[in-house]
Amino acid sequence: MPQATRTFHLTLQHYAQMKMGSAMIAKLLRLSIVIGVVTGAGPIVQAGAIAIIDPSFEDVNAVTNAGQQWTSTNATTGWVTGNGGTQDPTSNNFGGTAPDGSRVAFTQGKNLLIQDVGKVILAPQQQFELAVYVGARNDGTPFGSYQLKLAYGTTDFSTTTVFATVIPNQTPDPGKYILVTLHGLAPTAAVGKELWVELEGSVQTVGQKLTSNLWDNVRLNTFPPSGPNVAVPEPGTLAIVAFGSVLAVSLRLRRRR
Ligand SMILES: [Ca+2]
Repeated sequence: MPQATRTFHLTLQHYAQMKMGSAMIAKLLRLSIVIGVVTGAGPIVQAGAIAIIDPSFEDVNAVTNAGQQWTSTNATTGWVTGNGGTQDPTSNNFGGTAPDGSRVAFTQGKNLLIQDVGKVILAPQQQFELAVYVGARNDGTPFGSYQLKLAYGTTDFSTTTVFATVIPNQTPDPGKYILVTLHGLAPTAAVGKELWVELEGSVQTVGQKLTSNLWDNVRLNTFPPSGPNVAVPEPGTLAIVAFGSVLAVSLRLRRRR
């Protein structure tokens, strides 16, 4: 092959490589900008379960007497209540069989069962799903209306702000349990704060009788924010960037030869 033709050939090849490299670099820049915007918005929220301490109220250390319950001066690990405790629901015909494990929590009258689950709010509009079994006693004690709440604030519960509430209208039959859920979106002000789970018996008495609600198997899940202004890069996008970076480096090395 004549030298001139060979040189021309190489130039064309180089030109093609450069064109391909420029296009790839431009594409990489666009992808980098997209990912930069996303990562600049804060930590990426991964869907999954949030750990709750003793979610099924099986902590046997909370048992303080032969009646297999604890009172307002004792809280099972992780939980705080005003007037309530944990119990074996089969004892004294309190409430049938526990939905999970062998023990449940109870609240009496208008009272809360609460837990600080930590600083798990990472982004505005982060989604939370709280699920719990609520049950009724089987000994004539009235079941009271109830609420599930999510709140944010400090480790001092008295300073917290509720951002999601549900007042379920389902009432379990005596000795039975039903699964109820609450969905909430974290407000911007909640980011970085403690997240509190609240299970609430909302009425003190029905007729002349003190109410009692039973609780079991608390679960808390989170999901990334959704909406037109929030994007989360998919693994496929990251793979394209990684592949593109390798290709760009390869092209640059080849052009230097
Ligand atoms: Ca349980």
